[in-house]
Amino acid sequence: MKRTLLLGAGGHARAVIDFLKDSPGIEIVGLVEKDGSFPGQTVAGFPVIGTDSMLTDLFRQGISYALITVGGIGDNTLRETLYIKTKEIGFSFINALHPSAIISSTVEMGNGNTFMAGTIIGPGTTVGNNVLVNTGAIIDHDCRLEDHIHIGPGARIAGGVEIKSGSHIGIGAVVIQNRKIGRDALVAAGAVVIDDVPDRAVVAGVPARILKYR
Ligand code: JB3
Repeated sequence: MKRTLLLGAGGHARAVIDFLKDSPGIEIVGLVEKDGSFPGQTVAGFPVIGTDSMLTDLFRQGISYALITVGGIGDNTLRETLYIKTKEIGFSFINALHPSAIISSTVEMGNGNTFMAGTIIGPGTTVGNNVLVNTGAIIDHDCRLEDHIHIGPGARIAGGVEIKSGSHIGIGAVVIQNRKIGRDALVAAGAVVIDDVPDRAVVAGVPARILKYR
């Protein structure tokens, strides 16, 4: 049984617990909040047992698995920072796969990934670590997703798309085939990407245009 801590105790954590609590081989021990917050409350029936500064102690107590459950809409910096910090302490990461996620048997993935209800991942696609594919998003064949990416609910990524670390694809956005999305880029909700997106660019609209860099 993988005794697992969830980092972040908000709305996304509640959505993950909804299926993770029934996942074979995984025991949710509790949630951890940011420093300065007060443990004690529960989320979907599971206790908030501490804050980030207690992670080393919790690891020493024998909780050796973790999952980042901060959604962090639009900015994956916190998700990335928490993943790196937790990994350095020594935690391993589970992959949280909703039972309705359709993931090709040829998909290769790392750890710490979350595939919410109704997601579809096509053949030949590779997924790094700490990637969140939110409800109903589709990533078609032969895509390459690096680390700490968030694909928003209902986004559709065509075949052969490459997405670099830390990028966010907004709810309902579309990326046509074989395009490259740069590091820490932001594709706004509903955008239709027909050109490559540079590193740290914020793009929006149909077709998507660069608004600024961040
Ligand atoms: O749109 C959808 C389907 N989901 C959204 C998701 C992707 O993002 C959802 O609607 C939410 O708006 C948002 O969910 P998230 O990230 O859970 O947001 P929120 O409900 O604000 O909860 C974030 C939690 O993370 C809060 O409890 C924060 O206190 C906590 N948090 C913030 N910083 C942290 C830290 N937790 C830890 N452990 N460490 C931190 O540094």
